[in-house]
Amino acid sequence: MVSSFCRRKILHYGMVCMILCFGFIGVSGETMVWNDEFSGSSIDTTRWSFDLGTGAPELTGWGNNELQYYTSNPTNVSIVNDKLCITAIKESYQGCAYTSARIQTKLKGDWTYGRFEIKAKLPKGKGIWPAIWMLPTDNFYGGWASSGEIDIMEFLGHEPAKIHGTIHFGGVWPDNQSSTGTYTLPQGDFSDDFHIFAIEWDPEGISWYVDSIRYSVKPHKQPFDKRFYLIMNLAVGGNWPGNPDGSTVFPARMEVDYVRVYASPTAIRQEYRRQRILTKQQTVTNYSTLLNGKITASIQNSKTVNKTIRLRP
Ligand SMILES: [Ca+2]
Repeated sequence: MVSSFCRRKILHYGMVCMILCFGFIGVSGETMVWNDEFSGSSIDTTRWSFDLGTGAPELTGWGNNELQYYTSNPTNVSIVNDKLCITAIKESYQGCAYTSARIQTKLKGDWTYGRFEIKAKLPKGKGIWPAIWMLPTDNFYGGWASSGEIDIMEFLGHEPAKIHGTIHFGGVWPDNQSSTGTYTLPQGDFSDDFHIFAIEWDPEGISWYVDSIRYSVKPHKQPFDKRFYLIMNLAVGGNWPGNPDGSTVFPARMEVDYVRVYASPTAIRQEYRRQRILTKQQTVTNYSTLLNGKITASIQNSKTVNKTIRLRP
């Protein structure tokens, strides 16, 4: 016979298991955890901060010899028709020949793993370099690039049908390493229309997508196991794209329809599977320990709780 105390404990334990399991079922699949649809009249500064200037004194041209001065002026960064507009302008400002903008979510939006989806239209032209990317919030493994960098999308304006997805890692510069995947549109270019740029990042690595087409997979676990924040900017010139020439059209505008962040389906699936295995193990344990007159409950969520309940005889 099982005592009433024992029944209460089993009932209590069963309810804990159900809450844990149904909790994970509830958030499996696509669960949006953060987004900006850019539907307000100005940049939402509870979500975004502005990076201003040239990167000086630590960096020259943001570390890439870029030519622009970043401002928060509405001429460089604004919302028009439900879209974020970052506009590079050819104008003399603070010793630079161009102005533009760079916004980021550090300590306002920081995530470890997830699906990051950005719908954007990109400006083409020699020396135009829009980027949507991520840097580590805490530099847990040390200075750039040992704590990592995830480039969701980079675009060189003189190759307008091509985009690049890259991770930077390895040692502190100049002992850093990188790995890039590239996708080329079968027709047209990325300035013609909006496209969806995405990564899926989970404990096993990172996959890059354009319009749901997966074009690159990098199975790197560290340093990509800490929190990162988002950055969007439109650079002018610099080491990678080279500088604008007479053919480059200004103003050049990157438009972003939305940024959406989803909890990682893979990470959730893994956690759900782990919970299910634990539950099955527990069922077996319950049965055998009932026979032995005790229950050992091991429930693992974010931490492991081991609890041994001795039953009354
Ligand atoms: Ca929008």
